[in-house]
Amino acid sequence: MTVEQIPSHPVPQRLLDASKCPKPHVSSIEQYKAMWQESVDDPEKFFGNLAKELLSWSKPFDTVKHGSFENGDIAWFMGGELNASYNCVDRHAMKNPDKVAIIHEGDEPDQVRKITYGELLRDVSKMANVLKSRGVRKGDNVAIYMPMIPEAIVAILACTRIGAPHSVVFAGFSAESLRDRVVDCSARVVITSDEGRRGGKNIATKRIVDDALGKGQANQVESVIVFKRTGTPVPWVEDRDVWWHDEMAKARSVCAPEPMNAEDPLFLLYTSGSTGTPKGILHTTGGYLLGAATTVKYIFDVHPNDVYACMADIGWVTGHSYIVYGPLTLGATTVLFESTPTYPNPSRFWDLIQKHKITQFYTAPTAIRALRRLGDQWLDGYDLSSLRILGSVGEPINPEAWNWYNEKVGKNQCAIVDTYWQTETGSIIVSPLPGAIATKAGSATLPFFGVKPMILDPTTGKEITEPDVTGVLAISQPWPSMARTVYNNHTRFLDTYLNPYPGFYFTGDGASRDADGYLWVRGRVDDVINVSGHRLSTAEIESALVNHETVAEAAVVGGNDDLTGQCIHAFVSLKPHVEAGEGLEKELTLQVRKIIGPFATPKRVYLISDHPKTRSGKIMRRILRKIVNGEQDSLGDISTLADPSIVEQLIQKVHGDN
Ligand code: 6R9
Repeated sequence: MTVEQIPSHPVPQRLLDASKCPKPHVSSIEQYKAMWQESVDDPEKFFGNLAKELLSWSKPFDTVKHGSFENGDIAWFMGGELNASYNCVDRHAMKNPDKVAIIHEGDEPDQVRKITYGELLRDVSKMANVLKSRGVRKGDNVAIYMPMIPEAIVAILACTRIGAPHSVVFAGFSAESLRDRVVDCSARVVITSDEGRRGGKNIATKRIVDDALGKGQANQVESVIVFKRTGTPVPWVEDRDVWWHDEMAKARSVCAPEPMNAEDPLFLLYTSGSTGTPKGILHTTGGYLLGAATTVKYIFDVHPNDVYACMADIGWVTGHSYIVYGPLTLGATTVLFESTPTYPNPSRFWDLIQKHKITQFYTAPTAIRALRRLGDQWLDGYDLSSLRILGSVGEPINPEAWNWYNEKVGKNQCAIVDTYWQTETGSIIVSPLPGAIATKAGSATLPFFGVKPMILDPTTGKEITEPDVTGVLAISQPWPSMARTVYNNHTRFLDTYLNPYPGFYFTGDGASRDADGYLWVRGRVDDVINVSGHRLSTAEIESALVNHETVAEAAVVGGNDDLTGQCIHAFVSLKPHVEAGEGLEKELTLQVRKIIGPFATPKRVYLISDHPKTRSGKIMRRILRKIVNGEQDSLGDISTLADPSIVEQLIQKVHGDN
C-alpha cells in the first residue's frame, strides 16, 4: 500500500463523549493548530505559561528562551530554580499522600506492590541522605545499574534531590559497556541490586557490576549500594559495598531538596551514534522536566484517576521520560513492569491492563508484532475497556501491527499515538493528540508544541516542500527538552546535531511529509541499526568483533526483519593464516554479546575472504546492505570496486544455501 492509500482514522467518538471519558485536554484539530501555531510563533509566552502551570519553582525564571542552533548555546528558563524530585514527589505527597505513585507489577503476576506519594517521599529522602553519607555532593555523577524495581525510581529521584546527575545504564548491558559508561562520567557511586528477575530467570546484576569495576580503570568507584531483590548470596567487596536496607535503616527520612538552576544537569544517558564510542547525552532540569510533563499531559491525556503504564525499561530514555519524570511530575499513577510480554504466557499485557484498569498503555512495535504473531486467542476473555490511549515508540510501526493494535487491543475505541522522538529530544516531538488529530497507520502525524520539523534535501540542505519526497528530518527551532550537550564533548554535540545542516537540529532520520502535512519517519540515515527499538551503532559492533583475536576486519549492516524491525548481519574476514575453526561464527556472536550485551546479538555472522572495497580501501556497506535484504539485482555500479568478483562470492555466502 502506498502512503496515499492508507486510510485516515478519525478521533474515536468515545473519547469525545463526556459520559464515557474525561474531556481530552485538546479536543479539536482547530484547537491543536492554534496552540501549535502559538507555540512556534511565541514560544516565550507559550512555554513561559506552561512552565508556571505544570512546574513548581523555588525561584521564578527571568527569561524563557535563550541561545540558538548556530551558537549551540540553547538554554531555557534562565535564572529559575527548581528541584526535580520536589516536582515529582513532595508537592503531590503534601496534597495527596495516599495517592498511589507507583504500581509495581513484579516478574510473577501475583507480586504487586503499590507505593503512595507519601511513601515515595520518605524513601527518596532517606536514599538522598544515604548518598550524602557516601560522599555524593551536588554535581557528582552517580551510576545506576538496576532491574525494573521501585528502588530504581527511588535511586533516580534521590540523585535529583541532592543535585547529583544520574547515569542509568540499561541492565542488559555487559560489564564492559557498563565500565565504559562509569569511567566516562567518573561516577564514584554505583547503585545496583544483588540480582534481577525477568521472565522467571535470575540475572546476576551485582556480578556484572563487580566485573565492570574490577579491572583497574573504574577504580574511582568508592561505594556500591546494593538492593536485595532475590536474596541470592553475592560476592562482597569490603569497604566498598553496602546493603541498601542497612543504609536506609540508618538514614533520616527528611532531606531538603537542593534548589537547582533550570540549566543544571539533571541526568546523562549514553546512546549509540555513528562512531564507536557511546555519547553521554546531557539533559538539564527545567526544560527537560517541562517537556516530559507537557507530553504526558497532552499526548497521553492524563487525568486524575488514570492508571498510566509504559512498558519501556528505565535504562532507556522512554523509561526516564515516560515511566518516571513525565507521569510523576503530573502526580499520576505510573506502572512499573518487571517482566516480559510473554511470561508466564502471551496474555501478560492483557492481564496487566485488566488487573490494574490501565487507561494509557505505551509499548514498542516489536512487542506488538511478536504478540500478533502468537495469535489473537491470547486476548480472549480479557476486559480491556479501561483503555483510552495506546502508544507506540522506538521505531516505525508497520500498518499491519498498527491495525492489529487498534482493532484487537483497542477494539477501535482507543486513540493510537505513534510517538516519534529520540534520547536527544528528551520528549516526544511528533505524535497525534488523542482527542484532536486523526491518525494513519504508520505515520506519527503532526509535530508537538514548540517543534517545527522540516524535510531537507540531504545533499543541498534545502527544504523539500513537495509531498511524499523523502529527505532528512530536521527541526528548525529549539524546544525546551532538547539535549544541551554531549558530556565532556560539546564539539561532538555540535558536529553530530547542529553543524550538519546549519541553523537546524539534525535527527539522523529520513522522513517524508504527505499532502496532509503528516510526517512518515522512515528510519536512520546514519550507521545506526534499530533492533527491537534498541539503538545500536554498527561501528560499536564492528569494534567488538575486531577485538577478537582471529578477526582482521568486520562490517556490520542492518537487515530487514519481520519481528525486530532490523537485525544485525556481520561480515567478518579473518587474519592471514587463521583457520576458521569449528564454531567460530558462534564464538564471534558470543563476543558481541559479551562486549555490548545480549540485545546486540548478531542474527548472522558470515566469514568471508574479503569485503567489497573501493580502490581506496573503503568498505562499501551499501552493497552488503542490499545483499542481505535480497536486493542483489539492484546493486548499481560495482565497477568501482577494487575486486568486483567478490560480490558474487558474497551473494553465494548469504543466499547460497536457500
Ligand atoms: C524514544 C527512542 C531514537 C530513534 C529515532 C528513530 C527511532 C523512535 C519512532 C522512531 C519511527 C517512531 N524511532 N520512535 N522511528 N517512528 N515513532 O526510541 O529513543 O532510543 O534514542 O531512538 O528511534 O530512528 O532516531 P532512542
